[in-house]
Amino acid sequence: LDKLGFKTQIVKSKEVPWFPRSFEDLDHLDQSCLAAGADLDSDHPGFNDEIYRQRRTEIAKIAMGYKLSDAKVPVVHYTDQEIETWQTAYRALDPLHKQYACDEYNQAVEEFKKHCSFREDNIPQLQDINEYLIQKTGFRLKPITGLLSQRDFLNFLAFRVFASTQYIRHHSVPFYTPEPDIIHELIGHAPLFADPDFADFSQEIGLASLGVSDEEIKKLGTCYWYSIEFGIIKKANGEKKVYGAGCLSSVDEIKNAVSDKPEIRFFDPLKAAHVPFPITSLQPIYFWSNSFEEAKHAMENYVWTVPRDVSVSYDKFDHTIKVHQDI
Ligand code: NLE
Ligand code: FE2
Repeated sequence: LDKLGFKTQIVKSKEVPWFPRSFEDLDHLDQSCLAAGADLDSDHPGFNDEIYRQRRTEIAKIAMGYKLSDAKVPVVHYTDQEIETWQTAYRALDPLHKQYACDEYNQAVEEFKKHCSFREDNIPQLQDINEYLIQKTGFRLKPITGLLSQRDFLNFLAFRVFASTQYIRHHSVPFYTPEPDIIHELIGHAPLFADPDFADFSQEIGLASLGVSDEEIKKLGTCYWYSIEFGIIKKANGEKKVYGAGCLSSVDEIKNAVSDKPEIRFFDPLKAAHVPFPITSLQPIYFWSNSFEEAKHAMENYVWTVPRDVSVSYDKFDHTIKVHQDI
């Protein structure tokens, strides 16, 4: 009944795809995916390395059974070889970040160094990162047992949860890998989740992904790709600074992004959403914004255009999604 006592009728116009509404729902989503490493493609550098494959499966198992309500993310004890791979990438990336990463990233990394055992000779634990991020912006990393679908991955972001791998790339390819790995997650993604604007921006994409069609997921996933994964900030003096995690975690990608080889377009989500991208090679096209705030506003405007039959909001106190209208 409405305020005046009239009976209101709710008409369901379409089937709304299922979406998670709580941390418990996210935990269920993750448990349904395959163990990472069990199905590496034949052109993957680790395909013929039996020890590497076993290790991937072993690390995936460590995440199994972990729930977002648990006190601590389980520890992964990295081997010397794994730490060496981290160190090789870290040492090469550090000077490139100082030169080409956006200021927000470099500031956050300084904090990570102080508070999260973020060093060239140590692969931080997700727990170390979470303790800092949760109090800073309410963002957290959840170890996943395998790669999620694009829909599930984006849905996680609605809760300020980032689904993170914990294995490391094969030691033969420290400077570029097409897959996410712990170098990509911790050096690429994690620091910027400490920035309030960036955290909001990421959640915005996540909220927009709840209950929309497959076609809209694909478009949002593309916007995600061109911003959170490969986005660039152009300073007033024309200088390019990278903020996308795929650039920040890869020596080859960062050099490509700041060179004059690729095409750089202004980030308008309405247009970016339709631009196809390669996933196993350096990007031929990047998108730039003047600031995170601008990118966030652009995404907010885009979200208004996404057709869907529910309106949702996030309750940051109990980590649930409230559905406001079901038409
Ligand atoms: N190419 C990136 C890297 O080597 O760190 C990973 C990209 C994951 C989408
Ligand atoms: Fe990523």
